Amino acid sequence: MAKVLNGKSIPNIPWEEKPANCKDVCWRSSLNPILTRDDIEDANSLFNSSVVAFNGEFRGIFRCDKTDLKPLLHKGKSKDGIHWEIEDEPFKFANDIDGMPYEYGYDPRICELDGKYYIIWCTNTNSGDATIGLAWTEDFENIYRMEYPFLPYNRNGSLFPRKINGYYHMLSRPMSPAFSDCGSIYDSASKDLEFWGHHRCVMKPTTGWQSIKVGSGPTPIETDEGWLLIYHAVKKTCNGYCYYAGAAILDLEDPTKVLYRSKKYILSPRELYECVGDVNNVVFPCAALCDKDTGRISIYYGAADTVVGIAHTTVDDLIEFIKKNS
Ligand code: BMA
Repeated sequence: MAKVLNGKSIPNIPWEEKPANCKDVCWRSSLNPILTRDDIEDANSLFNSSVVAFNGEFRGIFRCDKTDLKPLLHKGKSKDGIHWEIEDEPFKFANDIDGMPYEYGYDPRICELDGKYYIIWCTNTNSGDATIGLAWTEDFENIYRMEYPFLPYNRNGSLFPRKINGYYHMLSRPMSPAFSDCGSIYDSASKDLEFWGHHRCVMKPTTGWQSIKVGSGPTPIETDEGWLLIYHAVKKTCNGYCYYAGAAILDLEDPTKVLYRSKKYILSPRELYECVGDVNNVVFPCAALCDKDTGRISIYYGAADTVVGIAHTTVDDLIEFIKKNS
């Protein structure tokens, strides 16, 4: 088995064996969708959300659009990773920073780093334009805001769970508001999580299911084969965009270097709850629990911008698939 480095033991990871007739690298939870609008009061949709293992339980940050359709983030707790108690009201930050009004928040990721949990999401700047928000918590009670890492327009930030050669690293997807049919994954580095630089392109769109945009997903998983990166990718059709999940392996000591990148997607919109919703044909991964002892992975993804699903795989299955199809 490929070794998971610096990971956590998660014996209660909500994972299921692969169904006997399944030939895919990822298989869906039999309980999908695990979260719907019924899990929050007055919700229109509950989707692209992120979870982590926390003191033998699970904690999460959830994107909910209430019936005014304003996207905001909610906290949630769970003992099994499937059944969640999600707060009906969006959370407020424990601190205010001058010039950083908080009007909207969506597509959170969570990264455990240096004993804290960092939350990375898409938020407004004081102009209203979108960029990446960063905050930290130790207990999922008090959440402290930090400075915006990047200028607008930027989204889809994923932080690496340790320093690499003395620098923190974050993947993000800068974008052009005038031409939204493009988007590449960039890596940026920082000494202090406040000032970011050394920006480098890691991955551009290619063809087929990843021909228009690519954006990083869950916190990358560290293995002895490299950083396992799960990302989302977009194709444009006569019916609009379709969102897929792909996977790649980045160099452990230089995450701007792509070692392998699968030409085939690992998850596509197929089930009714992925194909039909507020935005049809979307799978959008935001978190991946990985049990370091067994290599079991549970990917949490938003489906059709309406509900949350889980897909399972293992570190070995994913690495083998990426290498074979690179
Ligand atoms: C992206 C983001 C995601 C959403 C996706 C599909 O641009 O807005 O929140 O899931 O589009 O609509």
